Amino acid sequence: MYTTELDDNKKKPATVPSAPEDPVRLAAFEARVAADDFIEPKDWMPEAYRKTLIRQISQHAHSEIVGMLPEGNWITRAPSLRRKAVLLAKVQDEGGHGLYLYAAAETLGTSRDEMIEALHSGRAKYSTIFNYPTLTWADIGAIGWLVDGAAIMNQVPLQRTSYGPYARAMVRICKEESFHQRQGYEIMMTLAAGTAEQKRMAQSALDRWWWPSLMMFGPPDDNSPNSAQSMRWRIKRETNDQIRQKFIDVTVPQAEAIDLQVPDPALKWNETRGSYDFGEIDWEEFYAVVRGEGPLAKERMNARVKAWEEGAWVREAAMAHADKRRVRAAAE
Ligand code: FAQ
Repeated sequence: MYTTELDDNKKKPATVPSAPEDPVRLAAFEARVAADDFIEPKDWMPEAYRKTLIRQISQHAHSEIVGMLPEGNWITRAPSLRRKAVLLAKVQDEGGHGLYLYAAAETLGTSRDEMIEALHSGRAKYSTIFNYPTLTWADIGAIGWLVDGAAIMNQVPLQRTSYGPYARAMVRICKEESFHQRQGYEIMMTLAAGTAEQKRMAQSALDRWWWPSLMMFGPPDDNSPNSAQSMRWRIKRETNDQIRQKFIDVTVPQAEAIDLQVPDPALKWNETRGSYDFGEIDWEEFYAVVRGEGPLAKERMNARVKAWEEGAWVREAAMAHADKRRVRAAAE
C-alpha cells in the first residue's frame, strides 16, 4: 500500500547514489514543500532530506518493535481473559506499525536488513521510553495512557509530514494509537477506583512513567540539532517543546479526573500562557538512556537480536519459496 509507485524499482541497490543538488531542482523541491505538496518516492529530493527521513522513520519503526517487549511481558499475566485479548491485539498492532514504517523507509532506498543491522549494532536509536521496566499490571495502564498518548500527540502532526508514504502510514497508526490510549486510561480508571492497594499501584505507575514519557518528545528545542532543518522541510510540523506542552496540558486534567497526582510539585496552571508550567526534566537521565545506559537497554537489545536470529529460517524459507515460484513461472 505504501510502495505502489515502486514496482519497477524493486531491484535497485540498497544505497541510492547521490543525485546532483542543482539549485533549480532544489528550489523546485523547496517550493513544493512550502506549498504543502507531498513528496513521493520517485520525486527528486535532496540527499540530506532522504537521509533525515531514513533516520527518523527507521528509528520510529525500531521504537514500535522494541516497544512490543515491555507490554508483551504482561500478556500471560493479564488479570482476565478480556484484558489478555485486548493486550494481545495492542501488541500485535505495534508490530504492524513497525512493518508499515519499515516499508515507508524502504521507499527511500534503504533495505530492511540495513535498518535492522543499524539497530542491532547500536548505530540507530529507538525511543528511550522502552528501556524502563514494567513492574506491575498498572504499568500496562500507564503505558497505554501516557506512552501511546505521547505517541499520538507526536504522530498526529506527522500525518501532514512532507513525505507521502510516511504521512499515509501515520493515518492508520494514529487511529490505532487512539484505541491504545483509551484502553490504557481505562485500566488506570479501574485501578484508581478500586481497592486502596490498586489505587497505590496506579499512582506508583504514574510516578514512574510520567517523567520518561515527557522525555519521549526529545531534547528541548534549543538543544535539538535536527529540528530547524526538519521544520523547514516540513518533516516535523511542530517542535519537541510544543508537542510536549500539548501533551502535559491534555494529560494533567485526565489524571485529576481519576484522582491521581502528577508527580511534579512545580506543575501549575499558567493563566497568561493558557498552559501548565512544569518542573525541570532530568536531561542527564535522558542522554544516559539515549547512550544505551537505560535500565533494561541490554535486555531489550538481546531480545531483539535473539528474535531476529531465531526467525532466520522463516526468512530463508520464504525466499526459497519465492525462488521456486519464479522458476516455475519462467518454465510455463
Ligand atoms: N529516544 O534533534 P532531535 C511509540 C535523539 S512510537 C531516543 O530533537 P529529531 C508507539 C534523536 O533521534 C515512539 N532518542 O531529533 C508505541 C537525535 O539523534 P539522531 C517513537 C531520541 O529526530 C507506544 C537526537 O536525540 N516515536 O511510542 C529521543 O528531530 C506504546 C537529537 O534529537 C517516534 O519515533 C528519544 N525519546 O526529533 C509502541 C516519532 N528523542 O537520530 C509500543 C517520530 C530524541 O540524530 C508501545 N520521531 N532522540 O542520532 C520524531 O518525531 C522525532 O524523531 C523525535 C526527535 C521527536 C523523536
